[in-house]
Amino acid sequence: MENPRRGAFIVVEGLDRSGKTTQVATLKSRLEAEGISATILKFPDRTTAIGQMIDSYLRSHSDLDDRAIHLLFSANRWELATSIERMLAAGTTVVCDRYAFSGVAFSSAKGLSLDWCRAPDESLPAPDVTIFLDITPEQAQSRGGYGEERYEKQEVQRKVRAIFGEISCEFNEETWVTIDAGKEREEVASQVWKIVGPLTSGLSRPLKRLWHPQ
Ligand code: Z5A
Ligand code: MG
Repeated sequence: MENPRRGAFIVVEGLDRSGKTTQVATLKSRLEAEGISATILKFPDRTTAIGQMIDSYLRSHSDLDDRAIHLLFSANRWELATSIERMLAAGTTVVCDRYAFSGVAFSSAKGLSLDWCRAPDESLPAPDVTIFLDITPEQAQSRGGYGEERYEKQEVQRKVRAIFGEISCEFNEETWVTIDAGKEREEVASQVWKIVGPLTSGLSRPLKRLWHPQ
């Protein structure tokens, strides 16, 4: 018989170097230690055929029209949408390192309209909570500097941060939580757990869809 309580869908977002991957790894260990059934995902998922095209673009090994790469990022999420739904229905907590909000923020920072950017992700599973790790581009850069990939520049990151701010206004304080990611790793982790811990016993409300009203 299917678990009557579904798993929670948790998304971690933030600028480059905000500590998403660090925090998601810490969260994974905590969930394992607590014996909670959980799956960690990351977008872009560079392992699929679409993900390899994205990887090549991010490393500047190939060039693509801004709209074409946006649609590939979205398709990369749709590739996993059914399995996300299945895992949640089976009671597994799903934690995702970046999701559609990065898609909208990075593409619209290049000048595409917010509405156009949202459209391909419409009806994807909506997170129960998005944890936004907030950091200034200056603080982020001081963490060892940016790498070689596209978008790893202060000017881009500044625009992206502002767009994340606009996106956050559409959510309430339960579905979008901003954490000061400039703090010590342990302090950020304890704030993340305060949000995630209560959700790990599962949820009885139905899963929502992007960008349907929250
Ligand atoms: N992108 C897009 O355009 N459209 C989309 O739809 C999606 C993504 C999904 C690749 O993303 C690019 O794709 C990304 C957005 C775009 N471009 N940018 N920018 P990615 O996820 O593969 O890469 P990333 O996550 O942005 O970069 P990152 O370096 O992996 O950042 P992070 O995961 O947030 O940070 P981290 O690796 O956990 O930590 C960075 C360093 O800081 C590391 O040395 C840590 O040890 C250190 N760190 C972490 N936390 C702390 C604290 N609290 N204090 C001090 N130091 C810390
Ligand atoms: Mg990362």
